[in-house]
Amino acid sequence: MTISALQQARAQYQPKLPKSLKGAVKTVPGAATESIADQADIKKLFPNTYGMPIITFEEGGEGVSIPACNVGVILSGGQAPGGHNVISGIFDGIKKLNPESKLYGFLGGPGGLVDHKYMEITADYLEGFRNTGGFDIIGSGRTKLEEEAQFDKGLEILKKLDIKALVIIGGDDSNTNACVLAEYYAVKRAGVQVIGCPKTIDGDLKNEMIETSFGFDTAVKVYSELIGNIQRDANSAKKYWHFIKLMGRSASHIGLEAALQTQPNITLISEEVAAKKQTLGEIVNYMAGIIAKRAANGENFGVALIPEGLVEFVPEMKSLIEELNDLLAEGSAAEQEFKMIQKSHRLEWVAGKLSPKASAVFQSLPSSIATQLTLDRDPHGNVQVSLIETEKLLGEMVKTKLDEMKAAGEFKGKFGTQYHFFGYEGRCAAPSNFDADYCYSLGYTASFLIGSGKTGYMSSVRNTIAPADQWIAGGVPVTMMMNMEKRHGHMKPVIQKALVELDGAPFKYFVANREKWAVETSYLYPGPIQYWGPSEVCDRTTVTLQLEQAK
Ligand code: FBP
Repeated sequence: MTISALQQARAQYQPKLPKSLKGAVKTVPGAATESIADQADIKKLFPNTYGMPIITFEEGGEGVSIPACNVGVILSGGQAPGGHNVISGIFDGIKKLNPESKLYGFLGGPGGLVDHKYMEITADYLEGFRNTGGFDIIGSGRTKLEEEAQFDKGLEILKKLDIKALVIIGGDDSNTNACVLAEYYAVKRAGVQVIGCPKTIDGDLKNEMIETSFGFDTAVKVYSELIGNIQRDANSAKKYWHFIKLMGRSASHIGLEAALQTQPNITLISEEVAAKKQTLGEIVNYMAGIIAKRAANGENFGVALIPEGLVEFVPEMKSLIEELNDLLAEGSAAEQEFKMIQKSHRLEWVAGKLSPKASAVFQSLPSSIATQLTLDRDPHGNVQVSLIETEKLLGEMVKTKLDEMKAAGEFKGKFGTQYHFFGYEGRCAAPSNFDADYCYSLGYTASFLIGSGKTGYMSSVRNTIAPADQWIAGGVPVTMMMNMEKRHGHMKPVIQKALVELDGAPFKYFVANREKWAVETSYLYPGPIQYWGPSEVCDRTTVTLQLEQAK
């Protein structure tokens, strides 16, 4: 296989580890833990894995060596840069504990465990994947491990391969399921430990003990590079407003971090929109106001960042989507009728079936977006929110608003748009030094959690704004991060999703600066991720982490 010059050079990179994991390692248990809420319910559901202590690995001790222990690994959900290094860390860690241990990868995500699709990850096979982006080493998938029948099927293959521990690399849902699996195998005395690793570019799996999910750092750096390039283009040509939608299914961490790295003119934060119960009209007025102010200064250009999940946080859009989901539910009589109606009459027909409030919102949307809302549906008949071109929706509505303002003499400029969506291009980038080191450390830590017999833990690496050798490695009981939430009509134990905190330091910093960034052209150009060079360039963490961790 031919590989690029960067890949060749990058293959030589030895990821940095916390000092505590380099030599003999001591396992230090902390105090017993409680879940963040709903303690009695969670304790009842997880009798074996509730209340366990936080574990810290420190330098010293005897230098553990364990009997050979085969380990399985699963990549779950969307790609995130650094997954290959988690696997490298697990591999090197288990080999350090016992060179006879083997690592098996389940293929194509959690479904590989259930369908018994796997491969042994050997040293030779792994070599080509170290420090590379992507999940192609074993593939990923979105099958949810939720049913006992799946757990039992999985156990068959785990037994056959003599696997004593399974590492699930995934987001909040996958780690919730990992914990359910850990509990199930503990109840059954199956002899299989389950350990989770925090992954997702969305950055919404974080808490006191998990400072960041891996992949967030690299993905946002890629987006920020591109945003910076666009800002420079906008400032050179001075004729376009660029509306950029940024990936992140629900939370706006990516948008906020990209804003902190690039200082664009407008950044919408979904969590703020929800908290202020803003309507689409209010958002459009806000954007048009900034565009008019800049135009008054002769600057008919700018950059606006729009989080992917925005529409679901706008209360009126949320209600509209819910009504549309009910109205056009797969197999419903209304859906059948809808399909029979001439295309040119469909929007009118839908508007007539909605409640007056939802109908007004629906009719205020550009017809291309209204059509998208009625046609692009998932297999269950639900609107596919991630496919909604929010950047175009807002662009068109802002244009209409500016036309009105022009007629009223309130806008004298020009408004030309370019639209972008940055998402997939960031998910498989070669991991930044931070993600390469963080992921390798998470994997290595997972192997030590296995070595110390733990189950129901998530691998945790903290103090991440310090140099890597000062990072604190250990494990957090997954039950500690849980609360009860309603999912599909039933109360379930789940890891609480971390949304942008409006009283958190990153958002406050953004708010303190956004008015200046809106009107002045204060763009920052972070440039591409650097792998070699001064540490302040190559090893920098996200601004979010720096602000959150600042003492
Ligand atoms: P995970 O939560 O599984 O890490 O995936 C996140 C994400 O990248 C979102 O940002 C995005 O909305 C979604 O996946 C896209 O999913 P798909 O890859 O199925 O198109």
